[in-house]
Amino acid sequence: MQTTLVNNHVSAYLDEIYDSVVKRDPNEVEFHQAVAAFLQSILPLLEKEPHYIEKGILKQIVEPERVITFRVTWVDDNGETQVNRGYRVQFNSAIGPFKGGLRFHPTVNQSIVKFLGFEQTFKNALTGQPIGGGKGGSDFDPKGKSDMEIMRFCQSYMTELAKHIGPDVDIPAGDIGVGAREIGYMFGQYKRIRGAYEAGVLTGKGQEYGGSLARKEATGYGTIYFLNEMLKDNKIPLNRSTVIVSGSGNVSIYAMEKAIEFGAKVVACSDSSGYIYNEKGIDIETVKQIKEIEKGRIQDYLKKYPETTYKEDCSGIWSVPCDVALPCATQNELDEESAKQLVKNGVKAVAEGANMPSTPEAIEVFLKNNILFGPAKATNAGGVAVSQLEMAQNSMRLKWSFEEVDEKLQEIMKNIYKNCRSSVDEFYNATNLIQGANIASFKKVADAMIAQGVI
Ligand code: NDP
Ligand code: 2IT
Repeated sequence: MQTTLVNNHVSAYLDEIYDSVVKRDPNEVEFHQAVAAFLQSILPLLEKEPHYIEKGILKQIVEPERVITFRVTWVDDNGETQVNRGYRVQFNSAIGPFKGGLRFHPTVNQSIVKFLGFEQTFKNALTGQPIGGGKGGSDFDPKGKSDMEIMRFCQSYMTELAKHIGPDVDIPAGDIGVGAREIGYMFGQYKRIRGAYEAGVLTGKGQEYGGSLARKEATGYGTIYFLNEMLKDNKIPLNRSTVIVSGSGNVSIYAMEKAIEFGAKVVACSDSSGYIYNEKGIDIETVKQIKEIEKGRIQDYLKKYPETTYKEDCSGIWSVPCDVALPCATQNELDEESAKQLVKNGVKAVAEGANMPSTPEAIEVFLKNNILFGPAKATNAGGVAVSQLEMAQNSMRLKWSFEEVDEKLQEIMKNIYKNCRSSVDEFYNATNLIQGANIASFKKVADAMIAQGVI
């Protein structure tokens, strides 16, 4: 592991922890990346408070409590049997039941689910709510599947997953490839298996059966609420900013919508095939129609706005000049070259809507150039925060208005920013919110683990 800090006994100990993680699962590169970045950034805390090392917390915190892998068998529309692999990683339950999304994408493997579960543990702690961390999914590819194929897959996936989850045990939600439709099919199957209406077992449900208003919007809106706090603190006006947003899924769409509402101009977005650019601004209603309703490609935007530029290279989006860049698609989508390009074009702030979208080298470029940087586990925590509000409403058997939920979300995002900021001031006296987010959340999880003994 590379550390830029003096090589004292604390960093040597962190190297040992990191090496043991690599040795145990040598192929899990994304998981290694997440652990390395995390350990490096909490060094100032460990130097000041060595009892976390003495109590053996670091050894425990990098190992998931439970990893579940299973076969998902289903029949496609041609009557052929298909086999996928399902996962659920129950990473840490120190501060609450496991909580985190499910991802359906062909790139899903144990490394991806573990890195996401690790990040989720600390993200959830930052929200201030009593939720532990977990993540799951499958290498199933929803692209090109019929609605009935999606339903059969979801039912089969849930038939196994149901053995391991529950409203007080583990509460999955959506992520890439999993939205309200998939959550609906999985909820139906869970209900049938349990023979009980346990509404709080999944979040991101439809409005008709226990979903929370504003959950769909929460991650994207929350990203912009966090960004707004970060910009305000640095006297940069969001309402005069030009913004680019990668992806055009759930997080991207609502980040764009809220940025536009704040008066910013969103000029580019993308999907995994390419990106669109229009200097006059992107029409968010058209993007919603294409991606949410028609489940089409971002290139279809040109049918309505033919003067828009489309390029078949999704990472090309980072060459579009902007004040604010929001990577909202997937992990490692923004590399060193893209970061340099953004800096060259005058970017002032980057806020991560996706999980771990910037490579370590890209982050280094941003920090070296004093670009404001909102790290994923702080910036995109609004989604899981409103998921927890959905659980709270389900427990109380009532429903809050959109405004009530949105107000709570705003409050949570402001507090996350404040807590990250004050941890930076306390431990490093710098402007690096990555350290702030990791230190604040580590303290919370680690203190709960110590209080509960070696278990
Ligand atoms: P969606 O499935 O709704 O959208 C994903 C978007 O990213 C699509 O535009 C997709 O393009 C694009 N994308 C996915 N994989 C790749 C890839 N390998 N290369 C390029 N583009 C890609 O997912 P979400 O919006 O829910 O999730 C986006 C990110 O935000 C993920 O990192 C997720 O973990 C994170 N996140 C999500 C939360 C939520 O509440 N949903 C909460 C917090 C974080 P295409 O349509 O072509 O596949
Ligand atoms: O990465 C994430 O925070 C999510 N996909 C949302 C998790 C949740 O439980 O709402």
